Amino acid sequence: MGFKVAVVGATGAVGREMLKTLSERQFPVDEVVALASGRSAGSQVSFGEDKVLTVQSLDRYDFKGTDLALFSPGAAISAVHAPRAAEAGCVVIDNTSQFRMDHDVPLVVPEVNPQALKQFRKRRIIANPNCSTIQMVVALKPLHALAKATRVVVSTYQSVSGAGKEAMDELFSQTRGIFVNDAATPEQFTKPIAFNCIPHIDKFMDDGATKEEWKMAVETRKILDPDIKVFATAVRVPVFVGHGEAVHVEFERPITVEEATEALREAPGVVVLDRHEDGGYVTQVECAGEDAVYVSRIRRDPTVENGLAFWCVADNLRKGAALNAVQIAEEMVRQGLLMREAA
Ligand code: 11C
Repeated sequence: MGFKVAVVGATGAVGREMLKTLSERQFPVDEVVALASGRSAGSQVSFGEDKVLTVQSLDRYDFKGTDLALFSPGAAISAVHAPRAAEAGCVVIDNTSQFRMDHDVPLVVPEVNPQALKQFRKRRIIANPNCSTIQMVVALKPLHALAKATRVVVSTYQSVSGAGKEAMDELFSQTRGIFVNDAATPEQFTKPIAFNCIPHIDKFMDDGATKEEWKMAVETRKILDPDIKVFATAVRVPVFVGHGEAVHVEFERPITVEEATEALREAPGVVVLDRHEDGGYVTQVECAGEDAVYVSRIRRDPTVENGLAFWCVADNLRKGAALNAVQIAEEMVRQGLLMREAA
């Protein structure tokens, strides 16, 4: 017997990817319900090869009898509807930033801290981390186990799909506009994104960091180790799908490139492709549609004690969002935490 699963925000880029991932991984479902704002109600989304779901209104949906809900509708909507679903007996995996730092809500990447899932009972909500955090902690985990990372400096190269479908459309229309001499004014971004890079993701905080940079620091500490110092610079780049990150790590003890490479090769969710030659690394375009976090350019950083640097890329809509959420659900089934008890 399978589960009754709801996908909230089903018409968005991540919601569609959640439906696709549930189907591809053959998550045991008896029924899948697509939910979105009243505006999208009545529209259709596909599930699997041959099923079409008619989107229902989230506002009117009664979660009683729904076992699991994957939420990706925006933080303000999750703030209202995720607790409502949880109170009706549903287990919620929320992809927004709304509950990530809530003490009673586990923030989980299955390859990194599956043990944290047990704490879900208090609120029946599990938070899915930010996409740029997920791929970094998947790569950091085996290195941290080897030599204890103490400080991380990371620069991100984040695709426009992280900002949603309209942002992807803006990159497309601005790029086209440059070729046909029809310049469009930026709407989704503060500056032109076509043929440009913008060092600004999410809102500015009091200390001059952006919220995206803050999230990478606090989420990494919550998931991996509360003592790790993280300093991030988050940059939007004109790529449709896939985030890249240049990660510089300082460790408590020396770690060789060979040791690090070996540990990364063994790590779940990681693929190492690191030939020191032209093209011997993975780029964003190549990781789109893939599940793994790809690690390349592993090097000693001689400018600090026990320093190591690497480059990693992952599909931000898959491992950075939908896939991680479905993997959380799979892990909950494995740990006996998700049962058909809501019906
Ligand atoms: C971006 N990382 O690329 C963001 C998208 O907190 O879930 C995801 C925001 C979040 O713009």
